[in-house]
Amino acid sequence: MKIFYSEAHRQHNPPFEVFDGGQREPYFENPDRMDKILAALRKTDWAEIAEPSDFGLDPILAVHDAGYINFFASAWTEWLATAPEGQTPSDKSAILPATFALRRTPRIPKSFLGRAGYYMMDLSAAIVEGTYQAALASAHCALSGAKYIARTGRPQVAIAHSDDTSRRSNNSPVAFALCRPPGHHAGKDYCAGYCFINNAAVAANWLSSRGKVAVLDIDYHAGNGTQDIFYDRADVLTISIHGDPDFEYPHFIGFADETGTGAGLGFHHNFPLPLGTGDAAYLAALDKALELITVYRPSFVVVSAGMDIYNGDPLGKFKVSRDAIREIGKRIASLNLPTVIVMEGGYANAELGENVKTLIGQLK
Ligand code: SP5
Ligand code: ZN
Repeated sequence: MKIFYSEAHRQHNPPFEVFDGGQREPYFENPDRMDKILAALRKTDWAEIAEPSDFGLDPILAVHDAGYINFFASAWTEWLATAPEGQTPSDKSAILPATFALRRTPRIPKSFLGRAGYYMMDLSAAIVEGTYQAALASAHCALSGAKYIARTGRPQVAIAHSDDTSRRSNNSPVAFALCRPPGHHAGKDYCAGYCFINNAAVAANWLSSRGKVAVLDIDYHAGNGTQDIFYDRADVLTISIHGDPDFEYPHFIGFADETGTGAGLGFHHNFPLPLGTGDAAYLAALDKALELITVYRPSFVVVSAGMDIYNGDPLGKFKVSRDAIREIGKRIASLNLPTVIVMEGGYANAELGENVKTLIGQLK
């Protein structure tokens, strides 16, 4: 299996994040995650790890607001030059504003900290010196995966016998984008939840000029950024299965009655699940999601793959076993469609390598 990965992520290693109540915690979304995944994949005889190609900024700006990307590109330099409220801050080790925007008006503040609060949505997307370069390389991994499945894809021909969908074809191309930082919480003009550029959305949008795309988000947290980005579009179906925002981050989005708007009405689906969701309930929701994808008949599938659904994840409250993760992989494979799997979250580092290998191994 073709796997796109860049070492550039190591430049993004924030010293801490801030949890509710103001408590500083070591940054859960850390480079060690990639080391655990790489170690597991390198033990296989099927993982073909390759550098991403450079796609430049255009496919990123096709999804994200230019003002946001400009802010992100110069944020570190501006932060070093900015002393909050006339003081010299003692700790400039990570950009974390303390006031966030209410988007009642489109007014974007002039000051650096004002813009930081405007473009950053929470205290778990800390920007450090290398974050921008790391996030660009991460998006390029997703784009490389998209290009791989587009280029090696069969021409999309009408199926002669429409009931003949039970067999997995041998030549639907699959790629794995081993992205870090992750992307699915980043919206058009904001970063949030460890995410800066929405890798899966950038890949899906790139693919959408070549055929209809379905994005299936199995990360434990609602894919709010992806939902926002495609909410008014019918050419990209978006589906997210996640912890109910009634109790879980991102709290304000990801509810079942959010189904799209305008031309996109009916092309977004959320499956919020309760605390402690186990294998059977999870797989039942997955089957409903896969049925929606089958009915939609996309040319391409993008999977936002977070392994924080795993039982024992420090940030997740589901009880999904590794056997169920294998089953998730099998059922996604049974779609028989060109698929790019994009890495999102997953913080049980000791188990993360095996979990990722188990999931993607079903699509090889
Ligand atoms: C990509 C991804 O999985 N992002 C998740 C970001 C979650 N950030 C909010 C964390 C809230 C932590 N709540 C405290 C639980 C600690 N036991
Ligand atoms: Zn997550």
